[in-house]
Amino acid sequence: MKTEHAPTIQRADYRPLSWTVETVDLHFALDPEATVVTNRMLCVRNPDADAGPIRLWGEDLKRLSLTVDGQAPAALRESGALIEIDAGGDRVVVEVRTRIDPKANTTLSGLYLSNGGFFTQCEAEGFRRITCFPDRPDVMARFTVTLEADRANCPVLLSNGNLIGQGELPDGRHYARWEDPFPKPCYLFALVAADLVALERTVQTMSGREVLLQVWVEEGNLDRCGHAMDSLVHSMRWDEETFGLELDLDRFMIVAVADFNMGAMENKGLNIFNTKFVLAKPDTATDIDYEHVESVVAHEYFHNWTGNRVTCRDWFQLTLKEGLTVFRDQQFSADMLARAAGAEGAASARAVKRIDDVRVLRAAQFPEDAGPMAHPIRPDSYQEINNFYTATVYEKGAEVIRMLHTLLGQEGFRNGMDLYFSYHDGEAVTCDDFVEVMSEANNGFDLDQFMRWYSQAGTPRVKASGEWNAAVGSYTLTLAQYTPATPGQHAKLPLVIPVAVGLIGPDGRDCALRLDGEAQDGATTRVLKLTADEQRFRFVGLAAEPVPSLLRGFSAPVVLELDEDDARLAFRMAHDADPFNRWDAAQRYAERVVLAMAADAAAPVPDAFVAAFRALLGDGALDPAFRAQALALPGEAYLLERMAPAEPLALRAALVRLMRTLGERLAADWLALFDAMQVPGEYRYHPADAGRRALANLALRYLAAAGDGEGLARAQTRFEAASNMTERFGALAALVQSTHPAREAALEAFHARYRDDALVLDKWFALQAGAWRWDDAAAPVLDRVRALLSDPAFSLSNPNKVYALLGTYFRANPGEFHAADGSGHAFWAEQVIALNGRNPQVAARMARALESWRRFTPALQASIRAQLERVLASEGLSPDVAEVVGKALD
Ligand code: 0A1
Ligand code: ZN
Repeated sequence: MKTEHAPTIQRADYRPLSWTVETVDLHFALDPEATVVTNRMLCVRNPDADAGPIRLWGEDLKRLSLTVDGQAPAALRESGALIEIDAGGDRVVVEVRTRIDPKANTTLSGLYLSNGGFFTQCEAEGFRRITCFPDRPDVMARFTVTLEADRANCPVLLSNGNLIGQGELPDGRHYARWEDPFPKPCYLFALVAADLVALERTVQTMSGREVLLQVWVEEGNLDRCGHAMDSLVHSMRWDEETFGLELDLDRFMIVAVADFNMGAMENKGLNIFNTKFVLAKPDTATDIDYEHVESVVAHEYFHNWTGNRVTCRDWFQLTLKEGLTVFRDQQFSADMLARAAGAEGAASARAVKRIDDVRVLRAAQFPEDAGPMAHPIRPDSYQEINNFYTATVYEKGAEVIRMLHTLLGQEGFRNGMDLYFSYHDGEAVTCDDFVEVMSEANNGFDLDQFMRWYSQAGTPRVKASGEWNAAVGSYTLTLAQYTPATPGQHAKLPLVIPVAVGLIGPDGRDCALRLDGEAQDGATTRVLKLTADEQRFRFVGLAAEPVPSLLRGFSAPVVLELDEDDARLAFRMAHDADPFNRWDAAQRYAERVVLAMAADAAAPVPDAFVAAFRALLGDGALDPAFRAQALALPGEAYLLERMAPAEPLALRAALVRLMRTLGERLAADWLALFDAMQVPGEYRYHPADAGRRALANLALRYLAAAGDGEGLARAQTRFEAASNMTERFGALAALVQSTHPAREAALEAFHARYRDDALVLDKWFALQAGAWRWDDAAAPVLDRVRALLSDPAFSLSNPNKVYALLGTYFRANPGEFHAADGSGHAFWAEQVIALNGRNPQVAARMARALESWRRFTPALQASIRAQLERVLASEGLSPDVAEVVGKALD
């Protein structure tokens, strides 16, 4: 079914514009309901394009005037958001005056109000909601911006670049003038006019320049900015040391805003952040929040080079900046963890980060790649670009960059990056341009076949089998690849897949690897390059049959299909020298057990599994953070993905039973572990402490699931006595995930303590929306979610609240959401329709929760289909939601 809501834009249709913009002078007379924007653009003819009119886009604007060189334009045509103006000569000044209503802007795209302040969000196409402009990333102009506002309400006036003037105006107003020396696309424009205060720090860049760093927040939050500031300084140092990239401005600002659709935005010199990724102090933020602040600050900072200095030619190239920047922030976080862990713990610390990243990929990207929205990391078409800020573009995009890094090596990759900036600084380029410089910097390394990663959707399968020849001591590994068909893309070609391999001997130690015909070099892990449909690799010189350890470190974003029996998984769980694969063996074993239990409600938990689990639990030589990863069951979304058909209720029942059994049978071990993992002294955010807290919290979860009296008592004490949010919230989560009568009182106490703290209340909403039912007689979670919709702290206008309550219920609680009576699905439709009229981007994100409906049982499919159709038929459907629901029903 095609929807008439939005035309489809094709990547192949890209043409340069006939006119671009050299300089922009913007003037904002800020007023909550009637802001007047005056925009003077110096438009220049593009010598590289066909002759044609000046093209501008404008949306939801009241146009007051438009002149070309001071005159009314000779010809002006309008169609939808597009305005075309005929102009002569090569350089003309176009001046547009528009009036906008920030207060009425509930989309949080363009100029909007949050808590009385003015904020902007322009990526991808929000600038056209501010003024008429050639709103495309390949138009890079120099911006000068004057802001005028009421001084009392908005004492702080910020925009990109350097402050070049400020002063008083009549009627209690004031102004500030900013100039950004670097040409940029308009999606990187930003302004902030609000009542804020800043934490400031001055630092020297590697070339010795002094730069001013500021983190701007509301006054009461000044004590929560230190970690963001430290993270910024660490990011700057890392980019200098790792890539030789220095901050290019005299001032770099981060601003926190409570109403924001996404995580944060890399506007040049003026990053705007969701408060969730800036504010952190021990009493309100968990260790995981601290980690997120660090990685999001790094991500946005790294965009200054990968995204801003070199940007995207068009939005199909989004992964050029996002995949690369996610890879950079992942490497940064891994380096930070490794540094904190010291030489001995570095490998394990890096593996913990890798595991985190792969969990996200498997939970969010694999399902996307198997569903109706599947797209290559560089899509070929879209209806609404905002729907393409996806796990595929970001996370799989980062995996593709990681594979390049693996294939070219650290130094080759760095050389490629250097060449990338030397060729393309100040330009808007394509993914092909990037891969081409990587090849050129590495003696013409052939990356032609590698480019298929950019054009093919779907998660590739790598099927592996081994053959042992005892007579000659050789082990032949056969690797075969295939990629399942995805919508609109049936035939798939073989990809270049780096498969990192180790062979484990019967003693549990890695064997030295020697491929037939090659010399021995002592390596115990090596990267095989799978490029054909099927290839064989023959290892020789082996004394006994080895156990293969494949795809070490998750060397490619694929599903590995390898027949391993329980004993072999337990062996690798205990011995694999690659910590990532050791974790993965535990996950595979757990997956097998839980899926068998879901298929057969009477299937017991195998003793051997409990024993393997106990061995990991008690292995004091293993880093606690690693143990916490290895003892956590695979995510529910990932497990559903592995079931055909998906039966969320059966899976939930199996998970409840497995958690209980592991809690009961290992109760003494968990209690001892909990006690051993206590962190004395005052809270500090440090990965070593965080690992201990994570493991202690996990122990409480298993004990609470089992209803263990001692465990629950420990949870209650910890909840009451905790000195920090990680412990307090960990204990609360354990209580909530139990049948303990104290759970409601604990939720209430938590609420009372944090009633005025929006970010902490988000945790409180999410915890209840994500709760499992441990007691068969308990009410459905939907009843609670519905009740919380009317909580005074809840608001459908605040994305964080929507993600916490509705997002958690729709996406992280499948065992409740997919209730057999269809009540969850009907509630979903109701909420998507309500959100659609307010904030289409947020509505579309919620709408995606049901896109994979065809994977479910026939009864669930029928229930979901009816609700998808109800949404599609609803009045005033945004292109955002229409694309998601339309594709789901296609
Ligand atoms: N470029 C930002 C993500 C972002 C995208 C769109 C937004 O509004 C619709 C906001 C932020 C990043 O990668 O961090
Ligand atoms: Zn980004």
